[in-house]
Amino acid sequence: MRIVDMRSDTVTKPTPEMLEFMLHAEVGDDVYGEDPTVNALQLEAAELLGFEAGLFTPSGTMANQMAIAAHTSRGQEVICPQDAHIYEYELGMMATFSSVVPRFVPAPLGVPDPEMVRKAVRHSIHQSPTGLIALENTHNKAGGTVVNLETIKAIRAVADFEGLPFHLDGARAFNATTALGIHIREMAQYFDSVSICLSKGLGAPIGSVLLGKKDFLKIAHRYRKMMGGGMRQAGILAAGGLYALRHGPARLEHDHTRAKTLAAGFKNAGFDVNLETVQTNMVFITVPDAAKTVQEWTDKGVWCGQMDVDKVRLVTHFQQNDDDIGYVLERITTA
Ligand code: TLP
Repeated sequence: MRIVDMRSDTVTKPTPEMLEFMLHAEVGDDVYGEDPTVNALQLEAAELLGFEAGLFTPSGTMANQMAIAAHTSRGQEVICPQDAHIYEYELGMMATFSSVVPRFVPAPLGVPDPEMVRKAVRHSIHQSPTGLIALENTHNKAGGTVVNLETIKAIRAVADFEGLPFHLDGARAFNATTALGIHIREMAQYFDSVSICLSKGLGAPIGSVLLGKKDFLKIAHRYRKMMGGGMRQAGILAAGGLYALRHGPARLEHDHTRAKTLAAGFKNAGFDVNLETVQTNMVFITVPDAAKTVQEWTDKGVWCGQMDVDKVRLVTHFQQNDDDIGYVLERITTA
């Protein structure tokens, strides 16, 4: 049976060109900081986003949690948008590793109100002090939605006023800036740290980069080692990341267009899709029982994921084509 894998944009496999590039990577021991390809990736990502430096990690989760650990102290709160990945999908790691707790602010369509962020800051002796403000762009659980620059600037102003660091979970930062039609640096400049994923829409088999100031990354580097993220001849992987960083962002526009086509097809067939949330490469469909629907669709060759008891997620990526979108619609929407 023909299968279209729409569970995530993480499922892509390295292309022959990427594999060729990886094969010829120069390597060294990265625990000693001696892997030239890892160093090149870190430098190139830092330059692209306008930061002093970068740190290669095996996963987005590790990059985010290193950032939280490096920005905060035990007993503090992290202000984050409702349903933020750093808490919802990172297995309570901010509590177990950094001994900090989340304070959610409402985020309709993934966009928190800066005024509510300001009100969420805690100073009182009776409460856990705020240690960090975090944002997610695009916001995964809201549907891959985009936080606009005005909101980001306004939250930056709160962070400045309160003397707090501001972190971006930018696992899909390039999807956000593609949708906004801006260079990634235009968004990254408002944050003290940004994590980007190379293994989602950009297409690398593994890896993220945490970006920030050198002093901050020196601390984060120790946490990476504590988490078991000290890698050796990681240049083979970093080469996949470099290739993804150079070639991936320009392709994202196509993923976004296909997501819109897919969403419109479902909507026209009477499915419950909020088209307002379809801003990048995700389509969320509301159904009575998502677990059952995921099973039924998977059995039909349309692999999808469950994002809530009543939400099915379909994600577009570069290893699908227009024909796949047509096939998915035909399999699911025709009786
Ligand atoms: N998201 C995955 C799953 O965990 C849900 C996916 O398929 O979307 N930040 C955001 C916004 C993410 O969506 C993800 C992964 C991460 C961080 C973590 O990245 P990894 O999986 O590399 O640890």
